[in-house]
Amino acid sequence: MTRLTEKDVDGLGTELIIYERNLAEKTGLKLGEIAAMAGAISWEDFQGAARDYQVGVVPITSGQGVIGGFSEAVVQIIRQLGFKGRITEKTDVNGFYEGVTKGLEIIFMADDARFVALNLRTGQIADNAIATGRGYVAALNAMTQGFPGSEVLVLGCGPVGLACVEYLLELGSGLAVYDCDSSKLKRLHQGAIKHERNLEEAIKKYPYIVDATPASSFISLPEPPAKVFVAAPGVPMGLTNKSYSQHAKNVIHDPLQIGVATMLAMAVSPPRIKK
Ligand code: 2YJ
Repeated sequence: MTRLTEKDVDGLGTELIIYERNLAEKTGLKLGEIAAMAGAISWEDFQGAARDYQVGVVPITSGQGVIGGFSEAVVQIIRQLGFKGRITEKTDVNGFYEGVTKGLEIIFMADDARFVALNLRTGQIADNAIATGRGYVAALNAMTQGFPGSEVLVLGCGPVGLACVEYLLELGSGLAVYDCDSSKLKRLHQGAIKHERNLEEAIKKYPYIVDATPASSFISLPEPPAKVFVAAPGVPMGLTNKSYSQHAKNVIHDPLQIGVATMLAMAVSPPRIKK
């Protein structure tokens, strides 16, 4: 999984209003509405949780250490959704202890391998990779009004890509997958899911694409007037600069916002009944 950098999150907190406006122009929805959909919680219940929960972020110094601006960006997204959010003064386990003893009920924390939100009231834990996959599929679904006329192509079968696949199946959408390591496709049941083995050919065929890879600048989309809708959770962006500028109105890409918002929705959503 890509490690975010200071540059990825620089200015993110102060630009959230512009971000929301762009997202609404593309999807017709607010960030919180997309998150609620992906987190399987009603918009009313999500707003109720926002009034009710104390949320915090614990900076984590292990591995490659704190990323300047990361905790600040996460807390700004939490506040943008109407929740009360703060950053603990202490870091790591000491910060976790501070948060719990001072009344935090949802705690966000990330090291180099995993980024989670833990709901201490219910014991629910939301993982960023799963939340990001679900959030981007919800955004693409809204942007295209339900993927009419074609399957969705998911590029990359890592944790984010697999979460996209699972949610697309839940939504009843047809889908196809591609991974540069074709052995990863074997895990996915071929009946319901098409396996694509040639990237260039696949990109020409599908008008709805999720780029869940960590690779940069490898996707050249068909040129306009072809209409292609892309959800690009991967950091860095997989589209070439040219393709991005040609299709920008139909591309959703951010470093953190949809993933963090969906983590919060998943952390407060009613527990699912396991069948
Ligand atoms: O607390 C801090 O500032 C750091 N320990 C944050 C580390 C952030 N972690 C990552 O960037 C991981 N690769 C997971 C991020 C998932 C984003 N999609």
